[in-house]
Amino acid sequence: MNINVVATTPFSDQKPGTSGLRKQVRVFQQPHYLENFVQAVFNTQTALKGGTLVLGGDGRYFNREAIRIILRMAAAHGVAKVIVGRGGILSTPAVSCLIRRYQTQGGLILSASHNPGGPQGDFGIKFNTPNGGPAPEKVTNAIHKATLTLTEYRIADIHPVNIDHLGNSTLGAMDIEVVDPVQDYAALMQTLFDFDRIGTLFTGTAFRMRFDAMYAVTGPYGRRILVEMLGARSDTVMRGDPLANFGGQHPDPNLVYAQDLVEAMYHRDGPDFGAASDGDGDRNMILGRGFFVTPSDSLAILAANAHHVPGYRDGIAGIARSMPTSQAADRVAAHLGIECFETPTGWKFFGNLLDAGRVTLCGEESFGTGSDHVREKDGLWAVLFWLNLLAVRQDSVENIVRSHWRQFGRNYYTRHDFEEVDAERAETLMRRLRDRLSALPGKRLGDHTVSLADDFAYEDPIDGTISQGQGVRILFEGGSRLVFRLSGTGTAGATLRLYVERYEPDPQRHALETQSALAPLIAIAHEVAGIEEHTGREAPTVIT
Ligand code: VG1
Ligand code: CO
Repeated sequence: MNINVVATTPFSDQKPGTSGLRKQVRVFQQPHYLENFVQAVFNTQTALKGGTLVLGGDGRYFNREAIRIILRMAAAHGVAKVIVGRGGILSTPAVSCLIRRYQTQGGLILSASHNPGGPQGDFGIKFNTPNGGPAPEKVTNAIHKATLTLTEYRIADIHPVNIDHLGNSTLGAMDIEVVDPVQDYAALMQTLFDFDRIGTLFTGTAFRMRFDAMYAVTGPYGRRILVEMLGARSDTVMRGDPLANFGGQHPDPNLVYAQDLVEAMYHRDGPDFGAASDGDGDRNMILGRGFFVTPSDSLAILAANAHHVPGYRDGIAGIARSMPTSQAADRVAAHLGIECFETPTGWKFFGNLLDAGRVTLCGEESFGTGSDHVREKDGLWAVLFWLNLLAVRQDSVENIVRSHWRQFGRNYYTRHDFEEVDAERAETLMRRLRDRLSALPGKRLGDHTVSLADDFAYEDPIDGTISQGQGVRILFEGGSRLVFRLSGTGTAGATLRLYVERYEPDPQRHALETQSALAPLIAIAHEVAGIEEHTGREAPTVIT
C-alpha cells in the first residue's frame, strides 16, 4: 500500500465547540480542511494506531466523501480495523453503543446534528473516546492545539471499498467491517425496555403513534424498532428516508421545525403519542395529543417513573442536568434522595459522572435525554422510555405530566434564540452583562429580587477540571431564573440563547400559557441585558 504524505498548512479555526467541529459545508470542502482535523485526531489519540475505530454519520451532504477520506487516512495511520455503518449511516447514540460494545479505541461521528444540511448547509465531525462519549475538553483542546502546528497528513493511495454492502474487507493492511447501523443499537434497547408490553400497546389497543425522523438518521432506526420489532402501523414513521439535505429543512425536533407532526398531534383525532428526532438521532421531542412536553419536564418525569421500566427497575443513582435546563429534575432527585448535578451545556460534561456511576439519567433543555446505557444523549431511547411508561401506566401523556406537576409543582420554562446576530455585538452584550453581575444580588427587578448572579463555572467532581464562562445566570428568590449564553454550535454570526424559568407550586396555577406565564421575567431579561439595543432584535427567531 502506497501512502501519500501531503504537505499542508494549519487552519486557525479548527476548535471544536459544544459538540465537535461544525462548519459550513464549503469550509469543509476547502482542500486539506477535513484531512488536517482528522490527522490531528490521529496524532493525539495514539491508541488508534493498531486499534479499532467506529465511523459513521447522519447521511448529510459530504458524509460519503468524508468517510472515503477518513478510511484512507486511517489505513495510512495504521488503524487495525474500522467499523463502518452501512451506507455511512450511524446515529450518534449508535456510534456510542458500538464503541462500548466492541471496546474500540474511539469513533468519529460525521454530523452537524440539528443544523441544516446540503451544499449550502453545515457539516461536522466529532471524536468520541473509548467510553463512547464525546471527547472532553482536555481532549478537544489537545486536538485543536495539534491542528495549529500541522505540516503534513498521511493518506493511503488506494480506492476505498464499497460501504453499501455488509461484511468484511480490507484496505491495505486495515480491516473494514460494514455493519447494519441498527442491529446492535436495537438489541441494546431490548435489554432496557419491555418490548412485549410496548408491542401489546401497539397491536392490542387503539393506541397510535407518529414518529418524525425529519429525513435524517433515525428513519431506519424508527422503522426497524417501532414498526418491525414492536408492531406499530407502517405509517407511524414519517419523513423516514435519510436525505442528504434533510428535505431542505432544519432537522431540529421542536415545535417550529416539526410543524407537520405538531399539526397532526393537535388534531382532534390525532395520534396518542408523537415524537421526533434530530439530524444525528440524539435529540427527542415528546408530544401527547394536543400536548407538548418540555424536555426539562421530560427528564424529571422519566426520573420519577424510572422504576416502571425494566432497565431502571432497581432505581437510579443520580441525575445530572445542564445548567440552563429547568430545575424540575432537582425536585425529583430530592424526593428520591439521590444526587443531582448541574453541569455546563454539552453532553461531554456528563461523561465522567456516568463513568463513575454517580448518575444514571442526564438531560438538557435542548431536547436531549439519555442514560448510562451509552455516553450520548439518545433520541429513540427517550421515545421508547415514554412508550414503556405509557404501556405501564395506561394513561395519556398529558395526564402523566399534569399529575407530575401536581406532585412536584410546575417549572414554567422557555428558551428564546436570537439567531445570526452580529458576533461582536453579541459579545458586547455578554460582556456588559457580566460587568453588572456583582451589583445585582439583593436588587429588585420588576417583581423579583435577585438572590444570586454569576457567570457559571463548573468543577468536575470526578477529575477536578474547571470550566469557566459557561453562561450568565440570574437567580431570583422563589426559584425563578434567567440564563444567557452564546451558542457553541452555530456556523454563522452568533446565537444568543435566553433561558427563562419560573417555579409554580400552586396546582390552581398550572394551566397558564407558558409565554404569558413567563412574560414578566422575559421583560426583565430584555431590560437587564439590553437585548434590543445590542442585537437590534425585538423578538427571538425561535422559541422553544
Ligand atoms: C446546543 C444545545 C446543547 C447541546 C448541543 C449539541 O448547543 O444548546 O444543549 O448539547 O447543541 O446538541 P449550543 O452551544 O448551540 O447551545 V446536538 O443534538 O447538536 O449534538
Ligand atoms: Co444532535
